[in-house]
Order: sequence, then C-alpha cells, then structure tokens
Amino acid sequence: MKTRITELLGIEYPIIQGGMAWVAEHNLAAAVSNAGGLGLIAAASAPPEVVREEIRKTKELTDKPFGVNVMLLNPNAEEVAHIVVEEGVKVVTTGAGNPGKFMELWKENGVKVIPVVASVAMAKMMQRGGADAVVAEGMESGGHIGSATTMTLVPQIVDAVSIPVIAAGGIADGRGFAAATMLGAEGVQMGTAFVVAKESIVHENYKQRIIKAKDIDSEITGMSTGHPIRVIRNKMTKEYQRKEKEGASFEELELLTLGSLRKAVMDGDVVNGSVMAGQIAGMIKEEQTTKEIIENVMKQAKELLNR
Ligand code: TUI
Repeated sequence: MKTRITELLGIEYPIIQGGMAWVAEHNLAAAVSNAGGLGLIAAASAPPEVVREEIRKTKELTDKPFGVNVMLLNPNAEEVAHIVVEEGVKVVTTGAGNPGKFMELWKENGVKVIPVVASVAMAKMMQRGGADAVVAEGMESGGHIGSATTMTLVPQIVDAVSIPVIAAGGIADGRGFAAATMLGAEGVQMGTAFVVAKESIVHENYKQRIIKAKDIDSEITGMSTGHPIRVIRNKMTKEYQRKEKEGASFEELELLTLGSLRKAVMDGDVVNGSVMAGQIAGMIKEEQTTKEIIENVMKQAKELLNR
C-alpha cells in the first residue's frame, strides 16, 4: 500500500511505532523497521549518550529506515536533538510539546520531522514550521494525552493541513487502520499493540496486564496537574485518585505516575507501577511478532478497503 507516508519515509507499510518511554528501544525499533514499518527509539528521559548508543545498536540490527522520538519535556531534549543529527537518523517524531526551536536544525540536516499533535492549532503550527507530516494522536492513546478522540481529531486535522496525517490512538488491527484511512489518514501509529510484541523487552507482567485488560480498565491520572496520562487501573491509580482528592502536591502526584513507569516496565511491578497503555488494550489478546502484527493489520485492512 503506497501513501505519501510510505513515500516520505521509504518504508513498505504506512505503520509507525509509538515512541514509548522505556519500551521503544533498539530491539523493538529494529524489529518494526525490519517488518516493513517505521521503528522508533524513545529518547524519553534517557541520558543523551544512552540515546546515541541505542541509535548505534539499532543500526546494527537493521538497514531499514528508523527514527527517534524526542520527548520535549525532557530537559535534555536539545542535546538529543543534536545527537540525532550527528548519528544520521533520518526521521524524528516529537511528543509532549512544541518542537519549533529544533525544526531548522533538523530540516537543514535532511531529517524528516513528524510532530505528534493533539489539536488542530498545533498541527497547523507544525505545518507552518516545516513539518513533513503530523501524527494526530487521540486521547485513546496510552501515556501523555490531549483531550480530543481519534475519531474527531483526525478528520479535523486532515481538513486543516495539506501535509500527510498519521492517525494514532485506539488502533491495533486492520479495522482501525481502515477506519483511519476513511478519516483521511495516510498511515497509522501503533503503541500498545507493539508493547506486547515478542521482540518487546518489557517485563512479562506488563505484557500480561495488557493481554488481561478489559475494555473499561483504562484510567487517566493527572487531569488536575495538567499532565493527563492514560494508564491501566491498579493500586497506583487508586492511590493517585486518593492523593488527588486530598490535595497532594504536583510533585508528589507526578512521582506516582511518571517515576513509576520504570517500575512497571523493567521490574514488572504492575500493581504499584504505572502501566501506560491505550484504551485498545482490551482488544489485544496474545503476544505476536512485530511481523505478524504488521502483516495481520495490513491484510485485514486491505480486505476491508477493497470491499
Ligand atoms: O508524548 C506523548 N506521550 C507520552 S510522553 C510520556 S512521558 C512524559 N513525561 C513527562 C510529562 C508528561 C509525559 C508519556 N507518554 N504523546 C504525544 C503527545 N503530544 N500527546 C499529546 C501531545 C502534545 C501535547 C501538547 C503535543 C503538543 C502539545 O502542545 C503543547 C504546547 O507546547 O503548545
């Protein structure tokens, strides 16, 4: 399937992987790229030199294009922005902010820039700033989210910009892909589906928590702090809600969610840790290879779109 996204990125299928903190490392990124999508390394809050190492390890595992996701709330984002250029990475996606101040650096160096946005205003601003495409991320997504749903956000962004739009949030099979296409998207970004991939290094408990999740197991923490984060309900989210009601400080609340993502992903503490996942977790029922995930999505989508 050819779209402006496959052309822009030189990939076989218009599927990109979410830039998930702690999860999107070299094994997963290389697997997604080798399967014909666009794999991504999440710089998240990692020390910049660790990001450089991750880029180098990915290059050892794949000759295909891959990208780096730069999380803009990271105080080290500027250093990461330069490392991406130094290491010759071809694609950057950005999250949780406005990448405007890095746009010139990246464009001058031939890096394709695809900001993740959660509003029409941000999408238009990114187009004006020279973005090559945008990811329109609905609030069905895991992690840090905006307030519009994928169903409402994608067509409004498609109408507002002329650059290609990649849909994200709630997509994990061919039906989601086909629906995104109907909304005008030229590709999809998937996160939660890849968290449970065989090549994903997340703790087995984390994968099982997603596989066991029901449709209504998703919660948003951080509405009151201005950093809404979608996670799967557990002891941590209950504790969070209790502290929020008691008027706990911003720092105390942030520590509960963000500080404990590592605990869930690496140590497998899915009770006290922060199990970030999208609302589509309820539909994900088994661990598959990235190749199986991508090929199943494309096969089902093609059947639906050719009906
Ligand atoms: O970024 C994400 N998802 C994430 S980032 C993350 S780690 C984190 N660390 C500290 C605080 C918060 C999160 C976990 N999950 N998705 C992309 C995304 N970007 N969703 C929403 C946005 C966004 C929000 C506001 C993009 C731009 C924006 O504009 C704000 C501005 O500066 O105008």
